[in-house]
Amino acid sequence: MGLKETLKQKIEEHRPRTAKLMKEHGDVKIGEVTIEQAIGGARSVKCLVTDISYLDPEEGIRFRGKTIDETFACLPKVPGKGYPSVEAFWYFLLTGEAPTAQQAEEVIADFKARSQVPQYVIDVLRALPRDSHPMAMFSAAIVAMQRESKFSAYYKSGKFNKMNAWEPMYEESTDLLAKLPAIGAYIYRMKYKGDQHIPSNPDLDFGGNFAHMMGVDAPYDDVARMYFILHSDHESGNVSAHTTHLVASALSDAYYSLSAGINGLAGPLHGLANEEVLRWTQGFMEKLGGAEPTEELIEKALWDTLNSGQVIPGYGHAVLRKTDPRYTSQREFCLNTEGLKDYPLFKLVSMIYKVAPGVLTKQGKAKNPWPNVDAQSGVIQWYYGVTEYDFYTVLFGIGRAIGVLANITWDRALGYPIERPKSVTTAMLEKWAADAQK
Ligand code: AMX
Repeated sequence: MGLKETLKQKIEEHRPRTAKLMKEHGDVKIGEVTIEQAIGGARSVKCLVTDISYLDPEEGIRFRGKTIDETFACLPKVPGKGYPSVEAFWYFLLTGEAPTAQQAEEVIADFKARSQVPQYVIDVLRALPRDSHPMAMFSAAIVAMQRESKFSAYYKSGKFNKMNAWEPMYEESTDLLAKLPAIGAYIYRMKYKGDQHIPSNPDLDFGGNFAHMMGVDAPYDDVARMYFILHSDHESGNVSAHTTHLVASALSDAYYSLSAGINGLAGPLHGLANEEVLRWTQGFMEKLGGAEPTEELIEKALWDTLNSGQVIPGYGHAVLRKTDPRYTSQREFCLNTEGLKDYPLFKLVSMIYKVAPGVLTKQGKAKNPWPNVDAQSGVIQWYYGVTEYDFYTVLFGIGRAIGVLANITWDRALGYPIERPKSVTTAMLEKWAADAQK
């Protein structure tokens, strides 16, 4: 059975579970909200539902119930390569089932058929000032394609049926995802490679074609596959996933929703942290002026950052309370790759890993002093020659699109309503606080 038929079957199996919970158990309490949570960014408030991934504070992410290693192990690898295709992973995220090699090949063929980027998107990118941030370009390119929306066309068709709305959402999510490698690579080469472009190679999968269009040799294709899969999903409460879900809840289409999510990813406390990590390390190296980095010098630089009121990029997390397994997975890739394990930037990042948790613990503010995904990802990019670090969050965005687009397809499948939490006033909080003291 192909991806869409399998997805349809999974949706039909799942719908009665959601319907039963709503009808028979809708009033069961699953948590309470404190004043701290209301003012403090809804930390730990359980009010989102997804089965696509789950983030345990100690263990880290599981995709469809599987750890990162289990996920890589269960999916068919691209022939002759070390990692599964993004297309196989898309199948897995959508359905919860690992595809066979044949099913993965079918999705690869489907993506290829949808991958052509319209010329007007290129025109939009070229019309933007060349010093625009790559994330602004990426978001603009996505929203520019809104006129292609199959979901919006279906909504306006006069035959809109909530039960079928997942189908056009699935179709346009696949359309959109399949175009992202070409858009990302176009931005990269326009901005940093003298506007010299490399045409897409129809024989390659998502990650392979991205590496090819970027102009970076193997094993960058495997790096791209690993990178996109690792960054795909981190349950639903993070800014990019939540924004995409929120915008889609208004029955906005995938183009509007993903573009909005990408804008959230562009914040330095979220996806832009990978750019900030490289900016920090490069600034540190410059200040050293050729001297060898030592743990003492790193410790001083970290304190300087904290004392200047800034955060240490790549460290801390709103949910995680241990080293992010996405960090560990990339670290292992470095340790297992000849050349990378002795690479000075990797050694520096490893040294920061030794020092930063102690500094953050001593400062006593961050609830989690351990590194997140962003502390490590730039090293690998840099090693393979992608040193333009203001581009790094676009890479994150291509990966994140896989998870959030799978999620909004399921949002439509399960008929999730428009999101609309309730706000209260400060005076109300003060009254409730006073009442609680009586
Ligand atoms: N450096 C310095 N201070 C930090 C810190 C860090 N890496 N992480 C947390 N803190 C501070 C917070 O700013 C906060 O200070 P405040 O009381 O003065 O406001 C205090 O510690 C408590 O914060 P927290 O509850 O531990 O974290 P949070 O849930 O509010 O924020 C996060 C989480 C990720 C935004 C924060 O850890 C941070 O700013 N980290 C650095 C940026 C970063 O790496 N972001 C990427 C996260 C992963 C991702 O989304 N890609």
